[in-house]
Amino acid sequence: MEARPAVDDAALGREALAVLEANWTGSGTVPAPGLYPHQWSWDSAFVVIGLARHRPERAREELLSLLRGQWSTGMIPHIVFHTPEAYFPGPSVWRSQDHEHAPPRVLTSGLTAPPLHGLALWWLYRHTGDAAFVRLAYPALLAQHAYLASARDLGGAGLAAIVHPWESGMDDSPAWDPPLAALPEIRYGYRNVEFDERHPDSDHDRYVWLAMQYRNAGYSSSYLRDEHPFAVEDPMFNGIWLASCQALAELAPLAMADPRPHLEQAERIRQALLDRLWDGCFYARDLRAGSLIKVCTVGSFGPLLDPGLPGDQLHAAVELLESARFMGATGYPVPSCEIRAAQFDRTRYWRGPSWVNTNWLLRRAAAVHSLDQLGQQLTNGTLRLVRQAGFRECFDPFDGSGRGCRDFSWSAALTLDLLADNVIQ
Ligand code: 9WN
Repeated sequence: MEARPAVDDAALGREALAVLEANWTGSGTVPAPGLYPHQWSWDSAFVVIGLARHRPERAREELLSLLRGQWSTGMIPHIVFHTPEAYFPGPSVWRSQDHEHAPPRVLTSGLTAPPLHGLALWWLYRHTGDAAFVRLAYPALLAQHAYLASARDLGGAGLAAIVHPWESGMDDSPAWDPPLAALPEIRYGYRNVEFDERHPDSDHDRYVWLAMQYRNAGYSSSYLRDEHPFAVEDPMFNGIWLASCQALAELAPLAMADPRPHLEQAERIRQALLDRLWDGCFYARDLRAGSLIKVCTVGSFGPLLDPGLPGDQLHAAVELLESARFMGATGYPVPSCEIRAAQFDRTRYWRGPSWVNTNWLLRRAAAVHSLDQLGQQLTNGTLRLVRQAGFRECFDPFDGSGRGCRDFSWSAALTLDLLADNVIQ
């Protein structure tokens, strides 16, 4: 089924729900039929957010289903395999079942993904008032945050490092070009027929090689700290983590827990973002090269999710976002890379196209800072994209045409959320 673009909001909402219904496997929502036949971590968090007001019961099941894949280290894996459907790299590559910390009966990847789940749980609570569910899910998210603070603070300053481009959720972002280029030349031909023109072969080989290096080291934290060749502090990953820390601080009393450690963690992240990633814009830091990766991408705006972001950085970041380097020059919000960068490519994954999830995150950031006009612009532009092109995976930021998969779950889920807010306003 492919949802057709709808003209009125009620029809658009019904089509979005129909997409999510079709992508529900009985134990989780797949990002899209065919290409992504399992449960992906941050995709599920966006689905929880989108379903919070429409199908809260399903939203709860979605989160619990993902959490069944959580490792005893607290790590929430970026993919949880609930079905035998083929995907590469699948369970035979990750071999989670051989790892003492992986759950015994659920197969997963060995990497993590942006920790949006705290914010998603808060969103669900905000719209349902279901404190019992908060009490149920809170310990898992507490453990996730503890894992990030202990096993992933590879720079020692309070930020979590990603150890693979897949952990950013923005796989092909030009921000990962320099650390990927520093890896040895790899030509293993790890390739799946399902893999289309999204990634050049050489990039995909590097992705798989990197994942296997980590797996072969037994998914060990000391290996990550001392040897793993890819370690990057990403402003979007950490901006999302900070937002989830604040969300958990608000939820903690419902779970009879102390909110202060979450607020202290948020403060550490804020300070480290400013000290380590800010240089007129938030850039990713390559921990192995010891330098900032000087390309502005949509990930540069992750720290805007922080209500405590100081005014100077807030104003500079918003000015950049609205400028002709980003959404000021494209017909649609928000290109995934600065359009003047040499690496910008309106057709390639995360190197130019607009994505509904990053638009939603920036709209959330606008709400956090009471930037109503910016928020409305992001809402309108995003709704225009899905109305015209359907629930595609991503979109050409200049002409709004759809790219990648059709019937993409987070595009449908977040449309529901945007529509619900539009009605309220
Ligand atoms: C690798 C599922 C995922 C998203 C990511 C997106 C893409 C996978 C891929 O699809 O990543 O995990 O095959 O490229 O980049 O954000 O979670 O929708």
